Amino acid sequence: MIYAFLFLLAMLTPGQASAVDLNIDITKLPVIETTPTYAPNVPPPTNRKTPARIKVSIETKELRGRLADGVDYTFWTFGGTVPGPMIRVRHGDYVDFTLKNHPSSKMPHNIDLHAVTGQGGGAEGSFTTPGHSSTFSFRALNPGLYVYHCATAPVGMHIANGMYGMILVEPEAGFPKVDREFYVVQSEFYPKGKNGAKGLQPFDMEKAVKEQPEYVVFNGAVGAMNGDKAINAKVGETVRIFFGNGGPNLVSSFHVIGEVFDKVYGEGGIKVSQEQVQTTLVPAGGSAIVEFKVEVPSTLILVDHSIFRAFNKGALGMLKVEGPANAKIYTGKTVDAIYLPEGGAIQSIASTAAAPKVTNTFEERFAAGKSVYLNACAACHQAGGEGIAGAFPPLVKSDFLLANRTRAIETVKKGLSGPIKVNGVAFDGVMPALGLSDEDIANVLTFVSNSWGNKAKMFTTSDVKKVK
Ligand code: HEC
Ligand SMILES: [Cu+2]
Repeated sequence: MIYAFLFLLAMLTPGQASAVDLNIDITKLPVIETTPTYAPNVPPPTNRKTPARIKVSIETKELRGRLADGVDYTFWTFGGTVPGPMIRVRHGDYVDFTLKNHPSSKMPHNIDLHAVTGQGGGAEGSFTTPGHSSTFSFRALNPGLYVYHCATAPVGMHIANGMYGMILVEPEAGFPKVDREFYVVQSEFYPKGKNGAKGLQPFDMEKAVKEQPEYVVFNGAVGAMNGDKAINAKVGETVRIFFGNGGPNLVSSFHVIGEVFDKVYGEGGIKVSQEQVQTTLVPAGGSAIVEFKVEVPSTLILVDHSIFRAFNKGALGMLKVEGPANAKIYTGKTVDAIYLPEGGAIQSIASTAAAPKVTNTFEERFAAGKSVYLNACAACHQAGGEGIAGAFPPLVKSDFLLANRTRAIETVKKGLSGPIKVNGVAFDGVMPALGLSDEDIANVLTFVSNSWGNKAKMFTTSDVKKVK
């Protein structure tokens, strides 16, 4: 059935003229060993005018690694990383591909490169049991940016565990020169434990079938492109991102906060399909190439604009741009004033914090409270509890917090507004009631009153219940 359908599809699609000369003697081609690169690094342009015979070798390996802080996962990998290494060849190259499956693997693996014309995209020719290696060859008939992934049954599970990466087949003329190129791959993870649940998490088939990931990430883990792992550029430089979506399920709405894509090579093809783009759609098992010039210093935020994925599930990366400011393009904040509309009463916002149901010991409350804090409080009080001067009071060494337990519970339970003093500094803002459960409140107060040098007795659920 499926094959008949695919065949029909092939018949209906206008044939693509291939410029590749199949008559050249491949034994006479220069042989080049490629060095694939690990994300976010991109192999250098081939800078070739003629085809070559390329040797690529990748090892599959199953290994335990970090998925998020405190959360480990047994990744199945190409090359020991998620995503697997990026391969760069040129249109018309003849590629000898070797897949080695490490002896410690528990599973057979193979590779389906979307750039390959042939049975299973190479899956059939590369099926490899642990402790073996396989080689097959293919001609890079079509230029573009292609996903590769493992296609061993159960295929979804091999992909969900981390087995994907990208191969770039450069058009014959190459791509226009840019100052920086980066390799970014989005994907989802389906561990048994809820988002934030600590320890080694096994794969959850049911969540994967329901397409309900706990994590959506760039380059294999929450925070893989944040802080000191951010990618970098300088004001005035041009940037190209080779963006892939390993899936296994979700479509990405790829967006960079604080920039506009000058050019998008839609769906990872070789033509600029659109200019001046805010968000580009990248299907599971698909790609896009985006280019932009960075004009002012800032931290650009890469996201999947299905935005809860970015801020709650991990699909967030950073591109730090350094250089001189330019007020002709962007001034930064020029006015900072208090705005309190009349009747600005305490509002209520629903909580998204998820905490384990039963928590008893101090350690358990502290750990659960940390995730409540990051979900429900950190946006205002900041990740380190330092607050923001003039707006959100600090929780670090806060005399307001530590002096009166009942008042602390009331603050989180009912919200707080009106003038207060924290360590002698006046604040007059509005903290909304967050709609947290008594248990979450006990946990988060245990966390904040014992973090950043604070010290206090544990808060229990019955302490919180008593405050009406
Ligand atoms: C929307 C922003 C916002 C969120 C979210 C928020 N707060 Fe507050 N918080 C404030 C503001 C503003 C004040 C000061 C209110 C005032 O001036 O009366 C405050 C005051 C406090 C205080 C008392 C002052 C101090 O610094 O000790 C505590 C304790 C506190 N918040 C804890 C929390 C905790 C715990 C959470 C998460 C469960 C949280 N807040 C979530 C804005 C927020
Ligand atoms: Cu596999």
